[in-house]
Amino acid sequence: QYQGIETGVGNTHYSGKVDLTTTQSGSNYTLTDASRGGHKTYNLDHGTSGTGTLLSQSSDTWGDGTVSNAATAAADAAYGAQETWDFYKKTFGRNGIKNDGVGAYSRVHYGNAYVNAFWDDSCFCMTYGDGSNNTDPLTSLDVAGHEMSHGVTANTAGLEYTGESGGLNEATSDIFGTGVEFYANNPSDPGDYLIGEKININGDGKPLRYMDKPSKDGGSADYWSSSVGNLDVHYSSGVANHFFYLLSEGSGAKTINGVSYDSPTHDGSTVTGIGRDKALQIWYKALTTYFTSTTDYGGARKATLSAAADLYGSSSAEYKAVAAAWSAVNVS
Ligand code: ASN
Ligand code: ZN
Ligand code: CA
Repeated sequence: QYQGIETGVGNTHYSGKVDLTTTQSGSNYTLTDASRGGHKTYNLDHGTSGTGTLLSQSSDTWGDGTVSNAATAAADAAYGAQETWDFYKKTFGRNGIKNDGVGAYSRVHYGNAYVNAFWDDSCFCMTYGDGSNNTDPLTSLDVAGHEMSHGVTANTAGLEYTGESGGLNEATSDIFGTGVEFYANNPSDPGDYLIGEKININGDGKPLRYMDKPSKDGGSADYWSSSVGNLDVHYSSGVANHFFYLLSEGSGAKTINGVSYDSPTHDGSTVTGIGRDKALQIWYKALTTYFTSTTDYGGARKATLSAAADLYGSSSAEYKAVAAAWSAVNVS
């Protein structure tokens, strides 16, 4: 029977109508992406173990945009995995999470009203709950990019998920999750420096995290202090998220894709941004070349300066901006 790679349609919950790469076998289609390492999307149907069932149907149109259709969240997850794969490939020349061309897999509809998503190294997979009341699946682009990036960190620097290295691990996922969102350039979910702005995770429609001023979430650190490593890793990440925003966009007020930011500095200094594309290259080079499992904030400053020197030279504006952005978040 006929077997081949197809372009199907995803009617997602967060990203509108998108192309999805699927697999046709005879008269049946599955959410299997053979063009990106064989990534597959499974429906756990509220279970919490195993792989449930591979998304499979006689039509190549997935979901209808509503959460009551089980294929909708699957379409979001498949789209997120697809865009994340392409972001790493096109931005860094990285061929999948392990840079070996092998895809991970995604599981949707985990548990009941489960308000989280997670990456798991042992299954090499990412998993999404359906959110509060099962109405806000955790399958937005930035969250998918965040979770998949935990796989990249685990297979590169291996940053330990505790203390300052844990904050750097979390920030790496927020930084690249944001990179994915800008890369996808989807009109229903344009790029921003907010994390989880689509998933209503607090029930008030507000984002989960803010990179321009991390303390806006009520828990994250804007600046380094000697106790920052005692915070939960999703809060100590604030220092590096703030560094990344300042390096990309600079300090002060700015509106991007209709979202207004106002990024402060520890010492009142003015930071001039070098643009997100260069900031991403510097972070990726640092992560994959200089970070180790125990890199702390002081080490991250050194590592990103080394990366900037490699990429742009040690007397470049980019190198100086890296130093200025770390100083602005009190990392010297
Ligand atoms: N969604 C969370 C994260 O990726 C799950 C966790 O706390 N590890 O960080
Ligand atoms: Zn995370
Ligand atoms: Ca976002």
